[in-house]
Amino acid sequence: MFNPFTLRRGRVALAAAAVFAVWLSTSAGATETADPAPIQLVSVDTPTRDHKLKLQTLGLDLTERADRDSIDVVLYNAADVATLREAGFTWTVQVPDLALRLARVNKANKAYAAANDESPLPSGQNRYRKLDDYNDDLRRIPALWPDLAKRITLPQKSLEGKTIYGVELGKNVNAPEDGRPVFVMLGLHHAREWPSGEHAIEFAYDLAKNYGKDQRITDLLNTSRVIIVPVANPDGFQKSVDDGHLIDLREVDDGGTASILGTPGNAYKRKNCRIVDGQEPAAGECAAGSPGGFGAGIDTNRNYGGLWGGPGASDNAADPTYRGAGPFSEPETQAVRELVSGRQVTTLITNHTFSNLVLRPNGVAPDTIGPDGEPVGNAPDEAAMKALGDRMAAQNGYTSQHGWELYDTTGTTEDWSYNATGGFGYTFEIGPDEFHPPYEKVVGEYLGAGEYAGKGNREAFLIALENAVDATTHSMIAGKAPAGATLRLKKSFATPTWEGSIKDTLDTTMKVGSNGKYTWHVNPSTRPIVQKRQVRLISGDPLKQETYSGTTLPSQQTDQEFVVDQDADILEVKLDWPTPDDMDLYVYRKAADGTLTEVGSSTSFVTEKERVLLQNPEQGTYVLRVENFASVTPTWDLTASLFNGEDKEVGDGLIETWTLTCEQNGTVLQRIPVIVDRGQQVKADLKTCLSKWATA
Ligand code: 0X9
Ligand code: ZN
Repeated sequence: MFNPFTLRRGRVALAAAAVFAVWLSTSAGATETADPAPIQLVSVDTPTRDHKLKLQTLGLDLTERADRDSIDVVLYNAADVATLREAGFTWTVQVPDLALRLARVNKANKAYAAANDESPLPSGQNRYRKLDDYNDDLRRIPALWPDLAKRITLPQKSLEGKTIYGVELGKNVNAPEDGRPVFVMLGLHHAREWPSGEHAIEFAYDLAKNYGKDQRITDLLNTSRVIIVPVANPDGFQKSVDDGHLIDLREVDDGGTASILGTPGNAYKRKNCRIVDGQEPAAGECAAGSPGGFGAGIDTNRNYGGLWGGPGASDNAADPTYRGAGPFSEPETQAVRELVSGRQVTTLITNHTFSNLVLRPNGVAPDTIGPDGEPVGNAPDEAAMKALGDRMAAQNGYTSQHGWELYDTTGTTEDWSYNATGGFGYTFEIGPDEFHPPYEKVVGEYLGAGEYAGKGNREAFLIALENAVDATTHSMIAGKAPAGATLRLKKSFATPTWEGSIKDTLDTTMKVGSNGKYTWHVNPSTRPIVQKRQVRLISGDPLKQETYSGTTLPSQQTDQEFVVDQDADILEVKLDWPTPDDMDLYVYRKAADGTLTEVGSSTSFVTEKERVLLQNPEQGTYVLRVENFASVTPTWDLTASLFNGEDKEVGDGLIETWTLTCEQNGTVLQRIPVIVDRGQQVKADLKTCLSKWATA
C-alpha cells in the first residue's frame, strides 16, 4: 500500500493513532531530509471565465473561494505545482503549509476552549466536535427535549458501516406525520469542512432550546418538521477530524526542543471511503489514504443523480471531484436520497466550507446544452430562489449566486433534490477562507459578528425555515378524509443524468387527524426539470456580420474592433481555428476614453470552439480579443454577427401528477391523481375512501 508519510531522519516513531503517524524529535536542530512537500493553499490567477474553466480541467483541488481574478486551489505535492505551471498559470501563495496552519489553529482552539468554558453558541460548545461528539449530541438533544426532538437513522450505513444519524424536530415529533412541511439541513458531505456540521447541529440546539421561549421559533416548530443530518459523510469526516486534531507542530511557533510532528494525514480529506469502485474498503484502507488524504474516495457532492456524469465532475478516481461509478453509487448519497424522497422537503440547505456563498441551482450555466439537446436555461423558480438566496446571504454578508457562476458542477445535492422534488435547495459555503478555521470564527459565522452581530447563519437558517413553511412557495392539498386514515402521495419518474436516466420514486405519507380533515404541505406535482424554461435564441439571418482572420502566437493576444450600429437582440461572436487546441475569446465594450470593460468571454473546454452571446448589446464599439492560451496553431477565424432574437420555451412543458391514495391498514380505499402547482392549494375530499371506510 502507498505510504503517505515520509520519515524524517533522526525521529523515532512515538505513537500512531490508526495509521496517522506522530514523531518525536530526539535532537533539536536535526538536519532534515526528504521532507514531504507541504500542502499549500494558493490563489491562482484566473482573470476570465475561460481561465477558470481551464483550471477546472487540470484535476486540481479547487475551492469555491474566488473573486473576479482568482480561484483558490489546494496543492498537495510537487506534481500539482508542476501541473499548474505547465498549464501556464501564475499564482500567489495564501497558506504555504496547511499542516503548520492547522497546528496554529489547534493551538488557538485550545486557548479558546481554555478561556471559554462555554461559547455563546446555543449548545455552549467551545471546540470542534469529532464524530462521537456529534453522535452524543444526536442522542442528547432528544433526551433533553423528548416531545420536540427524536433521533433518526438514515436508511443506509456508510461504506465503513457507520450509521448515519440525524435529529428530527417539531411539535409532537413522535406523533405520526400530520402534513407539516419539512425542512432539511445537511452537513459534512465533504470530510474536511468541519464548520458545515457545527452549524447544522447548533441549529438543532438553537431550535430545541428556544421552543416555548421564542415565539418565532415556537411558531416555526409548531408548523414544520426540521430534519438535521450534521454528518452526511461520517467515514471521511472521522478521518479528517481525528488526524486534524493530532497535528501539533509545536516547535514551529515556540522553538521548543521536544517536538511532536505529523503530516496532515487525512486532515484535508474531501471525499468518502470508496477506494475501488464497487468494493467495500478493507479495514484501515481508507485511513491509509493518500497524500493529504485527498486522493482517495468519491466526491459525494458529484454522486447524486441529477445530470450525473455531466460537466464539472470527473470520471477519474484520483480527482477531487470524482463522480463515482454511477449515479447514487454511494451509500452516503443513497441515504440522503431516500430521506428526501420519503418526506415533503420544501426547503433544503446543504452546508459546506468555504467562500461566504449562498449558492442556488443550477450547477451548469444556462447556455450549456443539456442531455436533451437544449440549453439548460435557468431554473423555472429562479426569481423566487434568487430572492430567498439574496435574503439569506444578506444576514452574513455572503454572496448569493448560482452554483455555476464559479464553476460547473453536476451530481450535487441540491441540483438533484430541487429538480426531482421541486423543493428549494441551497449550498452554503461557510466562512471566508479556510476549510476549518479557528473555532471562534465558527461561532462568529453562526451568530453573526461585527456588522452582522445578531444575524449570521442563524438568521439565514431561520429565514430558510420560514420559507419551508410558507405555503406560497410550495403547494397544499387539503380536504376531508377518514380520521386515522393513512394518506400517501407517490410519484415515479425518470431523472435525467448526462447520458441517460435513473428512476426516482417519491413516496410520502401522513395520517389524518381525529377531526377528519387534512392539510398537506407538499411540493408541486410537476417537477422543475420538465417545466418549460425560457431561453433566448437566434432567429433569422444576421442583421450585420463581419468575418476576420488572424494569427496569434502562444501566450499572445490580438484585438479586433466591431461596431454595433443598430438595435439588435443578440451579438454573437464566434472564434474558430483549425486544430483542437485552446484559443480564448473575450469581448469588451470600449468607452469613449478607450477604456475596456469585459462584457463576455467564451466558456469552452479545451477541445471546443469559442462563442460569446450578448443580449441586447448597447450600440458602440466592441473589442474582440483572441488569446492563444495553449494552442500550437496560431491561425484563427472570427465572426461577429448581430441578430434578432426569439424567446424560446424549452423543456417538455409536461404537467405531472401526484398519485394520492387513502389507505386503511395498508389497503387502498381510494386512489386519485392530483395536479397542484407551486403556490396553489387544491381541495381533495376523499369521499370514496370515507364511504368505504364507514363500511369497512
Ligand atoms: O464543489 C462543491 O461540491 C461545492 N464547493 S466545495 O468547495 N465545498 O467543495 C459547491 C457545490 C455547488 N457549487 C457549484 N455548483 N459551483
Ligand atoms: Zn464542500
